[in-house]
Amino acid sequence: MTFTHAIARRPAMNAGDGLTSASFGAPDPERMLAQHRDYIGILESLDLQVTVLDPDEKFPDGCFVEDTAVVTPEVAVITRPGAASRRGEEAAIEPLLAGHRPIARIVAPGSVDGGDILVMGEQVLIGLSTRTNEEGARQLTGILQACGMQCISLAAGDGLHLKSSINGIGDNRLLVTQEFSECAQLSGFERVVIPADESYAGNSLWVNGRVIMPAGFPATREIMDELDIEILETQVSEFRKMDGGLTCLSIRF
Ligand code: CIR
Repeated sequence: MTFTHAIARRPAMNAGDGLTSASFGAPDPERMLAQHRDYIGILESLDLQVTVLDPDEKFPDGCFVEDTAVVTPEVAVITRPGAASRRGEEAAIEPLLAGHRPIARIVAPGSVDGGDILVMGEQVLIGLSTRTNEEGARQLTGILQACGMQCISLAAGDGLHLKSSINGIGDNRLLVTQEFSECAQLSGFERVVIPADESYAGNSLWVNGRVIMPAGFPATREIMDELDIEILETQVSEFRKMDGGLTCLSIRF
């Protein structure tokens, strides 16, 4: 799949008030904005037309737009985010997607965070997590199966979301943390396993034949350099402090 568009949202000055389990301290708002600008610049350099929304301080986690929608070639599914404080973020995203895809919605009591959903061609991995519940997975599966896609639900593992640990890096290949190295539900995929002390690098982002990696994970970089993939690196330390990273900062389609 080639992406032509992306949606992002600049971090609000109160982004440090968002949800986090990390213990790296508070993010520096100015540094966060600078890292966000670099990120958008990379997406644009990969030929994506990027719509960047203004921040809304009502939603300190609002820059993590990926959680609000799941977009496939056939449909845009507006999620019902799993964290109560994030419900409503999706309202600003829906009109931007409505011009591109038919819209479907996850409804209560279902909840889905886009960070738990990995689209790999016709196959979709759905992570069951503290944010994506069984009912949300059931609704999403119904919507996507009607579009001819196959869905596999699996436990999201130790990360906040499934894509904290597993991401597509082109064709049928996944970059996975050690936790998923033997996972039977992933047996249909080729797996590249990253070192245990670099798990955060599992949140790398494939865009149009390139993989964007978080800066600062040399052992993973070495593994990736062995593969025939062009790598770009960028610093996302301030987003990591809020449990976020490369995938969650945009919706690609
Ligand atoms: C949250 O806890 O919801 C945000 N602080 C981080 C969301 C990161 N999203 C993602 O990985 N898809």
